[in-house]
Amino acid sequence: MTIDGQIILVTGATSGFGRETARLAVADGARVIATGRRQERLDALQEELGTENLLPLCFDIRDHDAVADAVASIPEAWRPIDALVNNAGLALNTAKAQDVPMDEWERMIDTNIKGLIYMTRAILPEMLARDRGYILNVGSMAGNYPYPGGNVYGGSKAFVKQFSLNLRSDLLGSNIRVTNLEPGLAETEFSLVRLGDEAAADKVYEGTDPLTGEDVARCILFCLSQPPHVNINRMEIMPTCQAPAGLAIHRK
Ligand code: NDP
Ligand code: 8X3
Repeated sequence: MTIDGQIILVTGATSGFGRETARLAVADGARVIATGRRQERLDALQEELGTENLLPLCFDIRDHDAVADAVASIPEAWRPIDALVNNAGLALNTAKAQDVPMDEWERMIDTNIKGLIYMTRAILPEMLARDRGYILNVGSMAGNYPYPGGNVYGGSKAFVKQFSLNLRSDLLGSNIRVTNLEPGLAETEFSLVRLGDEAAADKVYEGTDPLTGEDVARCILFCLSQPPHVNINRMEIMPTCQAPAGLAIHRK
């Protein structure tokens, strides 16, 4: 099975996993609807990949009306969306739960949870009408394992995992597939967004050999390329230098 000729909507395609997914998908013969808030990045990607291969849609996924308007604006020729890659998301801060500003928790919930469910509900009806489609959600290993400072970010990704599994239950009997992809440490703009400065972001990856955007994009395309009777429920990926390395005990 290939993705040649498919239409794939990728949220968060202005950077990181989303942008690499758009690039590899177009290289494999798909057409990509690329979303994000940075119009200039979307324009640059369209310039790179061609207007016939890439349709940019600039909006904020936290805004329910903006999501509905953006999806409604998709031209007929781009409408039968084969796959939705719910990738847009962010982490803010690594401070302890008691120290993180409430508005940062709210931004993660609004983006990682509410934005993802807005997109899903906007696209799912047409998939159901065609009885064909694929929803791939980008969760995180942070939804599987706790770590200090993970608080609401990890909680939001645990939501994405359980929502994905529940969605799959609701869609049983249809030909719509659902995957939760769970990457670990990956070098993108993620840490810059989380920590707010380049030096701190670079330190996250110091002395490691992290996943790249392209590594994760290849996993996304691997999932999307499976034959229609194969559903990958969850895929957890870490760089070799990372492992879930046990429980912590604080001793007096
Ligand atoms: P990047 O920061 O490089 O990319 C994030 C993307 O999300 C950008 O394209 C950004 O676009 C988009 N985005 C963020 N907020 C919004 C919003 N409100 N509306 C629309 N688009 C938005 O990070 P990654 O590529 O690493 O992250 C992609 C996903 O992978 C996220 O869900 C992240 O949580 C997850 N992840 C990342 C890991 C990592 O270590 N890097 C590991 C595991 C999971 P724009 O700013 O233009 O709106
Ligand atoms: C992103 C990976 O380790 O920063 O989901 O939580 S981590």
